[in-house]
Amino acid sequence: MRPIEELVNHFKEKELALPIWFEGGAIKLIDQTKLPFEEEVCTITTISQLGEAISSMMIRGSGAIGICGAYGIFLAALNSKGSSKEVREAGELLKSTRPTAVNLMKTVDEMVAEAVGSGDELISRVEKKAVEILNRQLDFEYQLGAYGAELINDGDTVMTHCHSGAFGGAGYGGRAISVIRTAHEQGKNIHVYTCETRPYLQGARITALELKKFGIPHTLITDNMSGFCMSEGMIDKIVVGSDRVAANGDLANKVGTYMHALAAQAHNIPFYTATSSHTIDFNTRSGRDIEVEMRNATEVTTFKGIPTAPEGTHALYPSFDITPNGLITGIITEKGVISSPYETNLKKVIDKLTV
Ligand code: RUB
Repeated sequence: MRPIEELVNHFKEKELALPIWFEGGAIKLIDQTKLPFEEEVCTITTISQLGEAISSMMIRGSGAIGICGAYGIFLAALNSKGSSKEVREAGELLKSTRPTAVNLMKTVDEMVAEAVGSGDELISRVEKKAVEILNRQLDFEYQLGAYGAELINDGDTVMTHCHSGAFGGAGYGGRAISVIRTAHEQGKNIHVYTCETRPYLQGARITALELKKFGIPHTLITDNMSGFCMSEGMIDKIVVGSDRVAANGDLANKVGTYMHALAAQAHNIPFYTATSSHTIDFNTRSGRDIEVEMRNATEVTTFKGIPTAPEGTHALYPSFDITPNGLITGIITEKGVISSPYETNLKKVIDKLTV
């Protein structure tokens, strides 16, 4: 069996919720559009199928789509019998699927840089790199989970937005849920408020599913209830993931994050992002330089094909928003919790040459 195929058994022993793996010469992924009602496994045999799976949100979350970059480039190497030209073309296709999350771009670049030589030599170099990246992503989740859990006290209520969890990462808990899961496994009695996350409902469909799987008490709220909950003293801390953190600490995350951060500041509630050094992009100076993906507005005027607004209604769907650094209490990473001033502290803590 190839080393990349052995990973799945190794990972499954760890009670992970794997979003994607490699088996029988193909990529397997859980179709997240069907969660929580079905855990349907899809088989991906070409790069165009993988690109379509990312664009259509069958697989999503910044960590998980980064991992698609590792599996995808390995698949391209195998399918092309080790052609560096075809591997590079596959990389360009994958990078064009979703513009905001930086992990996909960075992982593809790391993988393509290994695609030198040709034939079996190229394939095995690329496979080795993919295995390294996949193990690294999982290690990040345990490490940032441990740092983040130190911030969570016994008895805390923690609010999160969208889904920053196992199915959106390497399988332990992605980013925000790694913090929450670690605190729970440490025996802390915590309660999570999960925002449903209109219009795609990642919070209701996927975060609530994972919290249920991991046995973590939780309450589902609609996004517009967060201000009420904060004003009533129901929320002690907020932990969200991020699709990209700029060099100055501004972060892009699922649309709605910014309004939660504003309300948190008004109520003096600590607001953290849990992320990894891989999501910090020193080439992006500030949030203004982050491209926010605009998705099809029919995702706002319909739900699963059922209209939710009068026919012809004009709608807008920015998929992410930018939370400025001044609203962020700390950035939880696998190297520790980083606080303001981010321009200097991010560079100090993160050795950018390693990511
Ligand atoms: C997912 C989303 C998540 C981030 C952060 O958006 O915004 O909050 O990816 O998660 P989408 P993480 O569902 O549109 O991909 O930091 O765990 O990757």
